[in-house]
Amino acid sequence: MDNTREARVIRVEAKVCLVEADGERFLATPRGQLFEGLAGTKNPVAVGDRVRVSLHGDPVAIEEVLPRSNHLSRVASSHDPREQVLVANVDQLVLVGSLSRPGFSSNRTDRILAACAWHEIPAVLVLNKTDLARDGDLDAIRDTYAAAQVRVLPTCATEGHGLEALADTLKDKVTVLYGASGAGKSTLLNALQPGLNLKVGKTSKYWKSGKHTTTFSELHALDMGGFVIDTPGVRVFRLHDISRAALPDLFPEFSAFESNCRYQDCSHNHEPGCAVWDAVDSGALPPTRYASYLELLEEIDPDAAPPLPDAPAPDAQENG
Ligand SMILES: Nc1nc2c(ncn2[C@@H]2O[C@H](COP(=O)(O)OP(=O)(O)OP(=O)(O)O)[C@@H](O)[C@H]2O)c(=O)[nH]1
Ligand SMILES: [Mg+2]
Ligand SMILES: [Zn+2]
Repeated sequence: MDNTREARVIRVEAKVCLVEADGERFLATPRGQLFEGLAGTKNPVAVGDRVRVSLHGDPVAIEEVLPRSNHLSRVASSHDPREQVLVANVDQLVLVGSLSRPGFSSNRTDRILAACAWHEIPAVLVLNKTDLARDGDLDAIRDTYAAAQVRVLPTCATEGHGLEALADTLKDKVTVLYGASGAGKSTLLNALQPGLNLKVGKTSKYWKSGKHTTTFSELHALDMGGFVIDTPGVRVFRLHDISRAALPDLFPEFSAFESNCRYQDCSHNHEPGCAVWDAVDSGALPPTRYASYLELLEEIDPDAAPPLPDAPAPDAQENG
């Protein structure tokens, strides 16, 4: 008799996972053999995974992770170069940025968008805390990401602005909410579905201490249909295992220019006759995106030639 059941992973803690099968929730532990043969990956199971569990034993054992439709990963940490799988089997990622407190980080945003492009996960950018934004900030950021072919949704979670558009985006989909600590991910979810009662950061200055309010990723069912994974705030996002050749494709707005680069395999960081560089110089491409690109290129290939000394300065839009 088959004593196994298919389940969905709702939350992953240090040693144990919360899983759900046929509406029933229980704790389950991954079998030791799932940790073998992981090669360069840190964790065998991620939130959103479909797994096969055997019902003997307490806690129940996760025997197998079923094939994923996709996953999002990054480098585990500055001390651990392995891949960390953040979530699996999602329809989209909603990247929550804050316009102020904490300030918008184009660098972090661009890293996460590049990872989504690499893993072929559609991404939407929420710009939260419109009530705290300085004049012009929202428009500038919106223009930058419209050019990068990313849909932008401005919201104010505390005053309820933009929530309908966000609800339409989440309805009937599996979405991961991702972004800086304190950007307002849990507040947005609570506003969309008050019964969730997610813990949100309390003190007005807490983002400066870097404290995370949400500490584990967890999948929640939405009453309107769909699921959303609330995640702990991300500070550093390093891309895992992306080839140098693929990197320019992760910045889609470069493609209108790069066919005019003098060299076909131009890396856009030092070559003469680089049309991407010219576009940044003339203001046709935003310097923040180019700066993010150069930083990622350097991480992937530290031996690449350095950028030209008069490369455009990167720091507009970087206020946090
Ligand atoms: N002024 C203003 N404050 C907001 C808004 N949205 C959220 N906040 C506040 O921002 C703080 C952080 O919100 P959280 O929802 O805990 O942020 P989070 O992204 O879930 O943070 P982590 O769980 O640490 O990743 C809370 O004090 C919220 O009340 C907004 O639109 N405007
Ligand atoms: Mg949170
Ligand atoms: Zn070029």
